[in-house]
This record gives sequence, structure tokens and C-alpha cells, in this order.
Amino acid sequence: MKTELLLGDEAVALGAIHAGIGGAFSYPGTPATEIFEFIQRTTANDPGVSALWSANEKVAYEEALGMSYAGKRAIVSMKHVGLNVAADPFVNSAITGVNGGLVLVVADDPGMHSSQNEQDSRYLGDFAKIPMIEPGSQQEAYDLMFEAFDLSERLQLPVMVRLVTRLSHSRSVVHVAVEAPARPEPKPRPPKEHWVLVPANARRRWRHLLDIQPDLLDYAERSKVNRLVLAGKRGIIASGIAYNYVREALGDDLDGCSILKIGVYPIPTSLVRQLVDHCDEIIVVEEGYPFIESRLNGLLGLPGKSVRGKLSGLLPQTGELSPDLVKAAFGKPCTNPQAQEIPGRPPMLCVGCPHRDTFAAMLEATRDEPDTIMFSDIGCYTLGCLPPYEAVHSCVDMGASITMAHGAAQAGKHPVLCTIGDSTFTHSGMTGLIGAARANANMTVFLLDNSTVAMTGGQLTMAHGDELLDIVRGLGVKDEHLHVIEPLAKFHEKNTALFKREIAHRGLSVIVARRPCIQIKKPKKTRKDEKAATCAAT
Ligand SMILES: Cc1ncc(C[n+]2csc(CCOP(=O)(O)OP(=O)(O)O)c2C)c(N)n1
Ligand code: SF4
Repeated sequence: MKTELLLGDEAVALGAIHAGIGGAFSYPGTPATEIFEFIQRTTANDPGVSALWSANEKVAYEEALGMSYAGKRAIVSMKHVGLNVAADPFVNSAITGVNGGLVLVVADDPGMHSSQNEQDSRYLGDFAKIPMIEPGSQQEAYDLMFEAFDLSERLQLPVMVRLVTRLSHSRSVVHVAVEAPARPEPKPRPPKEHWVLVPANARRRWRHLLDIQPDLLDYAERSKVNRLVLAGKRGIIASGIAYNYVREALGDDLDGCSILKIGVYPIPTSLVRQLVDHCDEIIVVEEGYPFIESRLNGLLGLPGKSVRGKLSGLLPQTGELSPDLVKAAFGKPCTNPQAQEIPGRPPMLCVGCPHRDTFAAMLEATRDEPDTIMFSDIGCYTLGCLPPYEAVHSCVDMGASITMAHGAAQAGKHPVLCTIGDSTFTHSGMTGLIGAARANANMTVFLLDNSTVAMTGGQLTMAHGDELLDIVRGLGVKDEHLHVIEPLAKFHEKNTALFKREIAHRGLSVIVARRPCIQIKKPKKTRKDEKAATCAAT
């Protein structure tokens, strides 16, 4: 073994490489982005591993599933809301089953450091009825990837590994293998009707998934990761990274408590029962929603026992946990100097950002139309909601700008504008534009082509420049109302005049605002050149 200083994301990535993956699939999203980036960097010269960004999370999941069906191990990684996008293949792949090990790594973002919500992916894993692994440290993140792939192949199910921001983005020394073991041979194909979800097959496969649930539970009960220590009458259940918070908060006092550490799901029922039988009081400490606590309480609570955690108000239900919050829950003084308030530093569009010039012209073009609705999407341009522009009136989910604008146009509103970036457009804006073009909806789309996925750190975009334009045309947008502008202050008058004309047009217009993000040195290559670009970089 050797030691490396790794982020939680990197530990997962290295674990996956050492477990013998044939491919990694992902769409950028904080705090999961570094998983894929590490694999892409590390395997750039290894023809046995393919690592290309995907157009969105559903695409990434399906590409990984295809690789698994073909018999190879695959990792697919995404942020928590990405799993909403990938929910359809995710849930159904539990019914078809997998072939080569398929591990889905989802990074949740409690506290919403850079997300639209703080949903807890354990509910989706539970819903799909698959095993889940929740590492509590960078070392576990590395070690448990081997287990995740083995388990996936043994049960022929996808396995979810759940991370949270604090683990994904903190570094620690990790003991890792000196070199990767030989990649496993591709697995032979199972009966092909497993994969064809017509009702007759799907009913059989669904029954099978229900029938193997006891095997999942048995695995969780026996897993070394789930550890029960019986001592005093105060019992603690702590999962994932929250276990470390409990250790830090209680120090030596932990010795007087009984504790169950959970890192593998389904929740190990018999271990929980032993703890509950032994203790009068149980405190549940978990990052995210009160997933374990609500199961423990059921509908009617545990008679004669006190169960406390987020539901009871002992710990907050919103935001991220911390050792200090856990200390407070156990009645200990907060001693961590880091808990001192750090003044907030709100994000803003960079000075010189192309989005600034587009917003400035949009605002001027609609100055006499106070009822204008400006739908938007997710990317750097979302910051246009802040002064001085306040030109972003909605940000709901990726791809929602064009579709919501179409809905408002169908409601008879005018003017209806929307802004969407190049990456969000190819993620899920394109499908909405087909409908808007077919309906010739009375709205103006501003496609902000800055040649990169800026908000998540400047990853490769699927299409930009003329390629993007070709896509827009291919979706049915007519040349008469398709324009390219350069968002620069010196073109402000000209751009504003064009915007006014197109907004007045009763039908669909698309204006592509094309200028690279100033944080990238030159326009990024598109996915077509990705492998070559990656190889050249090493
Ligand atoms: C479902 C989902 N996946 C990923 C993300 C992370 N994310 C936020 S914005 C963004 C893309 C931004 O790129 P683009 O639309 O081109 O705008 P830019 O930031 O370059 O202005 C991504 C991937 C997210 N918020 N939601
Ligand atoms: S990173 Fe690029 S796109 Fe984002 S605000 Fe800065 S200049 Fe604009």
C-alpha cells in the first residue's frame, strides 16, 4: 500500500479505477464533478477506460448501463439533483438488473452550497430497492468502491454510493493499492429477456427484485461497515460522515454510550433492534433528511423509548450538520473557533462577463414593457437575478427556461423572454425548443454561448459556435428569426435594436449571444475532440 492525499471525490474515483472500471460517465455538477475529472485525468493514456462527459445525467446513466450490459464495470457520477434527471433509467435498471458492476455515485449537497435544493438521495435508492453505501471518510470512500462493484455483480443490481459535500470536498490521507489489480474479464450476458421491460418480463423482474430484498438486508446486517457497540443506556445511531461528527463531539464520553454506525443500507434491522432493546434513549445523527430516524419512529413511535434527532428538533432539519451542532445536541459547549461567523461573500458575474452585456441590452430593449417575464435557467447567468440587472425571474431546474417560457406564451403573455446557456441547452433545453418551434410560440430565446460549462469550472461543452447554430436550425427554428450577436458594450445599441425587433415579432425568435467566457483562455473543444484533448494534456 502507499498513501495519497485525496479529496473524498478523488478517493471514490481512484477506488473505481482500482476496481477495474471500463468506463466513467458523468455530467458536471458540484460537489460530484471532481470524481469524473480525476478518472479522466488519471486514465487519459489507458485505452481500456473510456471517460467522456455526457450530455446530461440520464444520458450518463444509460451509457453506463449499456457498458454494464456489455459485461464491463462502469461508474456513473452526478450531483443529487442529477439523479432526478436520471431517475427513469435508474429506477428501471434495478428491475432489469445489471451485468458488469454498475456503481452510481451521487453527491448530496446539504446546506445547498451550490444547488437548487438539499434532497437526500437515500430516499431514491430506497425507492429503487437497491443497496446503498455511505462512506464516512475518504479511506472508506476508496475501500468501499471495491465492495460496491463486487456487490453489484453478486446481486446483479446497481449500487448507489452516497457522498455529501463535506466528504466530497475535504482531503485526507488515504492508503491505496500501489497499482491497480488486473481488470476483471467482461461478464457473459445474462438471459436477454431480463433487459426488455415489456409487461410480461417486467412483472417477473419486479417480483425478482422484491424476492431478493432479504439478500440485501442480510448483506447490510453482516457488513463490517455497520458496527454496533453496546455499552450505556444512551444509544446513538450515526451514519456516514455524521459518525465522525459524533466521535469529535463526544470524545471520550462516547465510551459510555452504545453506538450503531451505519454505512451500508438497507438499514440493518436486527442491529437496530439490538440497540433499541439495550437502550432507553436513542439519538439519531444523520446528514440530510431524517431517513433513519423516520423509519425508526414509524407512524406511531417506539413505546417506552425516547427517539430524538432531526424530527424531534434536537438537530436542525435544514442545512448541513457540523461537529458543533452535534455538540450542542449532546449538551456540550461549542469550542470550535471555526464556528465564528465568517462574513458572506455573495457571488457575482465576473467583470467583463459576456452575460452582463446580454442582460444590459435585454433590459434596455424591454424598458417600456414592465410586464416582461424573463425566464431563466441554471448557469453563471442565473446571477443575473441580482442587482443591477434583476433580469432573471425564474430558475427551477436545468432546461426549464424554454419550456416555462413556452407555457407562459401559451397563456397569452407578451413579451416572454428566456435565457439559457450552451451546456444547459444541450442538457435539456433542446427538447423544449422543438415544441416551441413547432408551435411558433410567441417568445424570444436568448441562447448564451460562452463556449464552456462555466459555472461548474469550465468543462467541455457539447456544442458551441456554428455547431450549436446547426442544432438550433435542426430543431426547426427558421433563419429569418435566428440571429447571432456578439455581446460587447461597443455593440450595445445595435444589439438592443435587434432585441427590440425580435421581441416585437409575434412568433419564435432565437438570439445566440456568442462570446467566450473570459475565464477560459480560448474556446474549449467540443466533445468530438475530447479524447484527443485529454491525451494531449498528459
Ligand atoms: C440537474 C443538474 N445537473 C447539473 C447541475 C450543475 N450545473 C449548474 S449550471 C450547469 C451548467 C452551466 O453551463 P451553461 O448553461 O453553459 O452556463 P454557464 O455557466 O457557462 O454560463 C451545471 C452543469 C445542476 N445544477 N443541475
Ligand atoms: S466564469 Fe465566465 S460565464 Fe461565469 S461569470 Fe465569469 S466570465 Fe461569466
